[in-house]
Amino acid sequence: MPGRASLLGSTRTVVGKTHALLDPASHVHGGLPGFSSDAVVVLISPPIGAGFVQFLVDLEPYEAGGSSLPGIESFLYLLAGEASADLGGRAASLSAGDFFFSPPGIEWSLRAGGSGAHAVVFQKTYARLPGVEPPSLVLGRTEEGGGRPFLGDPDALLQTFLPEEPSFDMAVNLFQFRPGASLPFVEAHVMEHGLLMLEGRGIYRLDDGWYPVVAGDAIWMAPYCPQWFAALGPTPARYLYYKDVGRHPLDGSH
Ligand code: UGY
Ligand code: MN
Repeated sequence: MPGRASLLGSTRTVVGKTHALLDPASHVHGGLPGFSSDAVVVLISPPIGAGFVQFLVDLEPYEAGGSSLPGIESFLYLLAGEASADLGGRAASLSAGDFFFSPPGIEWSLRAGGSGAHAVVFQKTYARLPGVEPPSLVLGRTEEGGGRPFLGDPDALLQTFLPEEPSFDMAVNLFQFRPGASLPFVEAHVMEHGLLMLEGRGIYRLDDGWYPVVAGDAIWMAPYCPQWFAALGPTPARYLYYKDVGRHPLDGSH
């Protein structure tokens, strides 16, 4: 079976209390309501200790699927292929690198085009701030060559996909590192992360572990998990990641 670990009984997958690394060779497809049973792989979810869900969607040509959970917001990023989306009655066409944010209470669905569609989705229960209206729908696309130098480093470019406004309680960002570039220090913060490596490779420090990572790997980082990344190899490394933002840790809803 292509992509499976070559040494029977061995795996790069690690699941712990502060972090998890999920090697695609460990993926098992499992149904989520709204999708056929082999269309999704749930990567990160509350049973692992996370406050959000991250899953992959793999739609065959012209296959459809969607989500309609009350109070749940979603961010979908199209990794490959093409799809048409119905976002609470609004139509959108998506190709690789396009994304949407669907506010809580909106039903969304996706229908793959002739080459199928591969996407990653982040979902969480929306935490409303008193007196602040929930956010509206956002549609956008990756800017090739875009992004701002992270903390002044032109070799580590960060693209933020959602507005930094009080109504939003999640962020999804795209990080691109030139080979040899790294996070400037070991971060430890209250926000948690769900991450998908999109391109290239590198080394991720998670708590006391050091993990070689490649495109396709997914990572969960619990709040306060010490974290650091350095890009290795001849090509840039890119990852997409989620974080919870903008809410007080005592408000109990994130
Ligand atoms: O936004 C972040 O916290 C980001 N710098 N963390 C990460 O890439 N692990
Ligand atoms: Mn971080």
